[in-house]
Amino acid sequence: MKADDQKRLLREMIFFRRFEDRCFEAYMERKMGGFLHLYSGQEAVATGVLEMAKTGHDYVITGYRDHVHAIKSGAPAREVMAELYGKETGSSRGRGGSMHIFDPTVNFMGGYALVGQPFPLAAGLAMGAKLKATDQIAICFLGDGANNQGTFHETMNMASVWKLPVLFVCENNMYAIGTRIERSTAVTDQYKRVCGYDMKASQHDGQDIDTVMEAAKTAIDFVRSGKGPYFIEFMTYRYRGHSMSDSKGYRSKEEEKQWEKRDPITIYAAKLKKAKVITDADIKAMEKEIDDEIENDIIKFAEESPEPRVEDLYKYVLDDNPDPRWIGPLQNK
Ligand SMILES: Cc1ncc(C[n+]2csc(CCOP(=O)(O)OP(=O)(O)O)c2C)c(N)n1
Ligand SMILES: [Mg+2]
Repeated sequence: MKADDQKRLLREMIFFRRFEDRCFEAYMERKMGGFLHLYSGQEAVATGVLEMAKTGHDYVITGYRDHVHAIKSGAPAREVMAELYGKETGSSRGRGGSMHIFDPTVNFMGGYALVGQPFPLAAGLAMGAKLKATDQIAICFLGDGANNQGTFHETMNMASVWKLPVLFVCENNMYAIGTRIERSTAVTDQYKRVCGYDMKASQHDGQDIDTVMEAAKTAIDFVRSGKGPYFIEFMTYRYRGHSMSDSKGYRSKEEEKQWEKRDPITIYAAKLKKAKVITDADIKAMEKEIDDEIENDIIKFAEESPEPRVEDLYKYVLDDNPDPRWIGPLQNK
């Protein structure tokens, strides 16, 4: 990979961390309401996998921890932030909030609050791509906890039977809200669970973006070549609580410290410094530029955008009044 791309990837991961940190602050200032699930600690997974995909072309779908997946798929960060603020300029016109980011102009198909909901939807998107014989694939990100839903098993079976072009990406952070994986899941290595569906699968470190990219490339090439679905598992860790009202009493400080040593940004920055691609001063400058962008462009846009109007409550609910941005990709009937 070229040095410029490596620097860009580091910048993206720092941007995602700072974006989520700023969301935390805005939530505490009561600028945002509802649920807010932050992605800090897991950045290398979405960044690395989607770096290997044809974003804007491939379908991407995920659960409620969705801001970073949306932005890396091509959704403008301003619109994601405005959505979190519940503003009319948000990616879902302020009607969805944090868990329901949606931008079909780049084939980012959401953002779902129901655990396990994206599995069958991803299979449907993949089925559509297969029937239309496009070379698109569907990439479905979900947590370890989601794999205990019935939708997981039903979807894995049919995706395998129909050889659908879908990549399932399991972000195994070992917790479903406050329940550690051993307490809820008989087989804790998630990639082993799909052998019952005769699906190709593998497990990797999710904290080293180079490992993520290499593994994702193999999996994506497999899926795109028409060989069927692939299930890829990344071991990772979320730094913050599950949502905003979570004191993390269910896990030890020692465990948190251990994982902080494997921080995806620190690991990648150290590699790039060692390879003389970047210096500490460059990183400092990068962080400053990112903070300026978040504050003076993204937050400003969200703060200054209008609230949805009460008289527009039913706008976008029915098909006869669609959002003009969405007509293209969705009208492909
Ligand atoms: C159908 C359904 N059941 C239960 C919930 C409540 N719930 C929200 S998040 C969650 C845990 C999911 O954990 P995981 O899939 O590991 O994702 P993570 O939060 O770790 O990213 C649960 C049970 C829900 N949102 N939807
Ligand atoms: Mg989890």
